[in-house]
Amino acid sequence: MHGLTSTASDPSAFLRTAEAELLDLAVEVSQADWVHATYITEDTQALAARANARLMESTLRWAKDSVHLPADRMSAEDHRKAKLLRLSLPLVAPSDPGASLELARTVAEMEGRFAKAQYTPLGATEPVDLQALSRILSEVRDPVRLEDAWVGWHRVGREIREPYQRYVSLANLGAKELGFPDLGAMWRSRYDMDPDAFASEVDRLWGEVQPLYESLHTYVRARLRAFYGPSRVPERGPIPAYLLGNMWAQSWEGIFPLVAPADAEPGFDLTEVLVKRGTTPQELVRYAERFFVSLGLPALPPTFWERSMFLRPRDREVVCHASAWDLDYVHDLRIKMCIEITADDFATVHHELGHNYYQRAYAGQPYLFRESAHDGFHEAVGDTISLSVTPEYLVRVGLLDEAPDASRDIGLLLYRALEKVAFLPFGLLVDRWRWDVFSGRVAPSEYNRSWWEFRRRYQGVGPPAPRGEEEFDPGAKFHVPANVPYMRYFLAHLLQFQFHRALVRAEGATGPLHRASIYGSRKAGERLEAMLAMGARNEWPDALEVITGDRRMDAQALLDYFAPLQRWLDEQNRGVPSGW
Ligand code: X8Z
Ligand code: ZN
Repeated sequence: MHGLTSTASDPSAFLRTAEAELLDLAVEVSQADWVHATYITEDTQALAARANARLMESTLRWAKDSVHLPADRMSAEDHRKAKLLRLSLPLVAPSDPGASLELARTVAEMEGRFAKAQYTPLGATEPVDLQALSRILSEVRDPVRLEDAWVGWHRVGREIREPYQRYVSLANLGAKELGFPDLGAMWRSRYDMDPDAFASEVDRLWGEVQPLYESLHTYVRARLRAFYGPSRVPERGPIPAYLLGNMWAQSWEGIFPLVAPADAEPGFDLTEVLVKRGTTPQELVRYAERFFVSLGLPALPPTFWERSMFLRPRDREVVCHASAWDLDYVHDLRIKMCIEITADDFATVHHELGHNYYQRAYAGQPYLFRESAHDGFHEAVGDTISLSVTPEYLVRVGLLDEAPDASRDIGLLLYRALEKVAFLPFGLLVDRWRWDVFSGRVAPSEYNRSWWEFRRRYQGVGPPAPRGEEEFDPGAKFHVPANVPYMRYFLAHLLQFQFHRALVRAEGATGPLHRASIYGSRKAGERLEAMLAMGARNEWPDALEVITGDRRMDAQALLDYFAPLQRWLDEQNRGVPSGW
C-alpha cells in the first residue's frame, strides 16, 4: 500500500492516495469524536480512541513514506502537500504496537475527566459543573466565595497530572519519529517559518502589546484594591487570579462593573437586552448566521440546525467547551455548545460560526489544504465579525433603540480591552509553558511551580495560596488535557484587529475603528471569502496579503484600535504603581 516504487514514480498519485485514505479515517474520527463529545460513556470513549489511533497510525506511515518522494520532480502544490502531511495532526504516537491506542485513550480519558469534573461551592448543596463555577467567578463579588469556587474547580488538575505525563512522553516519541525534536517543535513548525524564528516572532509581537497590557493591569489592580481592600490586592504584586472575573483570568469583562468609571459605561448591557427579549439559543446563533449572510456568504445548511448541539442535555455527560465541526469535510457543519444567553456567548457563537464558514469555504480544496492558512487564522475569523458588533450594528438589527454617543467610548473600549487585551499574555503563556514541558526544560516534578512562574511573569497574576506539586493547575484549562495548541489564540487576537481594520477600510470607512462595522458589506465579504477559500494551499503571508495587503503579523491595528483608551489609562494611572 505504501510502496516505495509508487512514491518515486508518481508523487502526485502517491499524495492523492494518501489524501483519500486519510480523509476516510478523518471522517470516522469526526463521527466518533462527535458522539463521544456529546455523550460521554466508556463505550464512546473507546470508539473515539480507536478511530483516533487508526488515523494517527496511518498519518505516521504516509508521512514516513513521503520522505522518499523525489523532491526535484514535484510540483509546488505537491511539495506543500507533503509538508502539510507531516503536520496534519496535533499529535502522533510512536509506531510501537499499541502506542497509538494508548495515547489516544490517554487523551480521551483526560478530556472525559475534565468534562465530568464538579465541585460543591460554598452555600450550595449539590456539586456543579465548570459552567456554573465560571458564573460564580464572573458574577459574585464576595472574595471568600470566589476563592472557594476557584480552588474547587482547580482540584480537577490532580487527576489529570498522571495521564498528562504519560501523554507527554508518548507524544514526544511520536513527534521524533516524524523528525521533530519534540511535540512543541512540531507545533511550531506549522507556521511556514523556522520553528525557532516563530518563537522569536511571538516574542516580538508580545513586546508590541506588553505596554498596553501593563497599563490595563495597573488600572485594574488599583480599582480592585479599592474594592476588595489591601488585604486581598497588593499595591505592587500580582493580582489574585480569582478576582479577575474568569476561572483562568484570561479575559476580564466579568469585572467590568467593578472597574468602569461612573461616566463611562457602555450605556447598555447586551446580556440584559438578550435576556429581556427572551432570546433562545437558536436565535442567538441566527444573529451570527445573518451577519455572515449580510456579507454575501450563504446561509448555513439545514443539517446544521438539525444536528448541532446548542444546549447542555440534562440526561448525559457532554464536553461543554464550545467547538465547530465539519463532520464530512464538505458540508456537514455543526457547532457544539452549552449556550447561555449572555453577551459572552453572543461573541462565542460568532467565533464558532467563523470556523464553520472557513470550513465551508475551503471544502473545495484537496484534503490536505482543507485547513486554515495557519491556526491563528481559523480562530480569528469569527472574532473579526464580533469586532463589528458595535452599538450602531445592534441598533440596525433591532437589539438596541439608540447607540450611545461618543462620550461613552471609553466604556466601550475598556470593555473590549478587558476581553481582548487582558487575554494576550494568557494566550501566549499556555504554550510557552507547554513548549518547555515537551522539550524537557520543565520536568514533571516542576510542572506546577513553572506554570505559576509563567502566569506571574506574563499575566502578573498569582494563586490564592502557594500551590504544590500535588496540584496540576494547567490541567484545569480545557486545551491542556484536550491537546489543543493554544498559541493560535494569541495570534488570532492580533490578526482579528488586522482583519477588522483592513475590511472596514475596504468599505472606505474613516471613523474610529471601534465604531466601524462591516455588517452588510459585500466588498468586505468578497475579500474575506477569497482568503477563506484558499485554505492552506498557500503559505500564510499570501493569505494575510489577500485580506490586508500586508505580509506580516503585527500589533499596530490593535494598538490603533485602543489608542484612545491607552491615553485615558495613562491619565488614570498617573502616580499609581505599575508592574509586579
Ligand atoms: O477555545 C476557544 C473557543 C473554541 S476554539 C471557544 N477559545 C479559547 C478559550 O476559550 O480559552 C476562544 C478564545 C480562547
Ligand atoms: Zn475557536
